[in-house]
Amino acid sequence: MDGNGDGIGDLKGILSKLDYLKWLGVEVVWLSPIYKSPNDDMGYDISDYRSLNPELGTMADFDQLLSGLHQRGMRLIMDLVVNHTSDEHEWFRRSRETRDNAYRDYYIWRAKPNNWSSFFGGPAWTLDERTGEYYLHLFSTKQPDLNWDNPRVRTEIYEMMRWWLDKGVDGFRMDVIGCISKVPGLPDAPGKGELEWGGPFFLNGPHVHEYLQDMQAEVLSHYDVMTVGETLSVTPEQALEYTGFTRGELSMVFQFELMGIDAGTDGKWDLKDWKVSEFKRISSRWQTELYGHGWNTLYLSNHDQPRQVSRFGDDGKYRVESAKMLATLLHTLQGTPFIYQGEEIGMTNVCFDSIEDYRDIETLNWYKEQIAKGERSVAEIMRSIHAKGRDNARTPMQWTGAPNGGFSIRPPWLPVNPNYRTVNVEKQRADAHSVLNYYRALIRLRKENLVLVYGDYTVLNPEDETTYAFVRRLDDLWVLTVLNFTPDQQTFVAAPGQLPASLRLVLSNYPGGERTVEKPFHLRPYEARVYLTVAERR
Ligand code: ISL
Ligand code: CA
Repeated sequence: MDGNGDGIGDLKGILSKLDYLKWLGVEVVWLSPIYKSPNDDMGYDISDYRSLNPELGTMADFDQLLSGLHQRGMRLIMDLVVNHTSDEHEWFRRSRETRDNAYRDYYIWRAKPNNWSSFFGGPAWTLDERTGEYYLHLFSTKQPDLNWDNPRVRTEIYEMMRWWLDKGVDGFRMDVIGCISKVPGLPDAPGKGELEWGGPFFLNGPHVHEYLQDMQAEVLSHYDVMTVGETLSVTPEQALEYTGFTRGELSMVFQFELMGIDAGTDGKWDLKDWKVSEFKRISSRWQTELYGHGWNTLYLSNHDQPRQVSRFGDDGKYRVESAKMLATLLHTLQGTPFIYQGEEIGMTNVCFDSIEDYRDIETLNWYKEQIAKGERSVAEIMRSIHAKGRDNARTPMQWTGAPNGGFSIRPPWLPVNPNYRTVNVEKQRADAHSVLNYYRALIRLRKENLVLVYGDYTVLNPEDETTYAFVRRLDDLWVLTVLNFTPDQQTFVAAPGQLPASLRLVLSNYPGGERTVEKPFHLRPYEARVYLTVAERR
């Protein structure tokens, strides 16, 4: 929400929406980076960890936001981006001056680059003319990687973290934290040269757990905080190394296995159909393997991913039904659900015709690279961008049917999705059957039923390609979720003994429907139902 009419969302704008968040039932707010930044990667390139991007507000605005959240019983977690800084950060400006200055080893410099490629295209190394050496950047050229093997870097980061925690923030979402430890010697990735992906050499590297345990001992354990690490391509076994209850590292991590379900062999832009059975296989694996040992995150959207209703549901005819169906999944699995702004009203992907309307560096770099290669038509390139571009999620929040979706009095930094007149908060608050009111009901349901928080998990129909049914149990409490993932009528039949007789329907995205557990279940397009043990609301 833009609070000062310059077309850019800001802290004052968020402050004006705290009552909305409270009404919805939100408990913790995670802000993407708000620090000083040249915005090469929308704030994920920080040039000063202790001051804010003036576009977003002042420190006084921040303090007001934090106390506004706390007064309402909500909490705030900040984005901790410490795998890299901006090249405009003081540390890097000094580091690049000479080969032997005190800041040189804050970053990773080599006389010769290896063959790793950057996540944002091109090589992961850039030659810095002044000292004639290359620096490592897993992301853009303006995001040099910090050298975590240097104890001074760790100490500086810990101090900075304490500075924010002493201000009263309630924890951190840790950006690409699984990338902080690189394999010694930085060997070439085997294979295709410059375009090779060095993942195995910097994902879950040799010292990552040691550094996180150190961070826990030095900083986090002294505060009442929650942490969530962004860990690219972790398996459940690896996730437990970060989050296991006895590990003393992170509260939870974001896994990416599900996000890879529609990516072909060439990566995210290589569009692939996905199967309901595969979705269930991944979801079930995480539910089962972490249960009792660590804590799951639950998410289907964020600022890097396309809109979930466009990706896993139907953003046309069944937008409302499928948005509610996915929400039901998100809130009845085990773990902490993360809702990304606008998801709660079923916001959809955008299809801007021209690349001029896009802002995201990953998208723009990929577009340029593809045009230069000349292997795909512009139409094909745009098809991938429409499906997977990060700006799908970044279009302004649709508050009302007023111009610019009520986000700003001015045309915003990124165009608003043209569907804002039909999809917006104002309209949905007034409609008892809206996606928004459904999210609110789900959040409440979760808070009122411990089985939704602590219950175990069993998938009932792993092989079926149309529906997803699972039960969760806590002592004698049961919850059954039945979801139709297709635009057609489907049936689900429980096997004998899979369900108790006493379950009652407590929430559904359609009026009517079987209220008790009957066999078979007849499901309408994208129908979702939640059943609970009778009279166990505790
Ligand atoms: O999964 C992705 C889509 O390709 C990536 O964007 C992935 O999420 C990303 O590479 C890691 O994400 C985080 O670090 C990046 C930043 O651009 C993302 O916004 C952030 O979430 C670099 O800081
Ligand atoms: Ca603004």
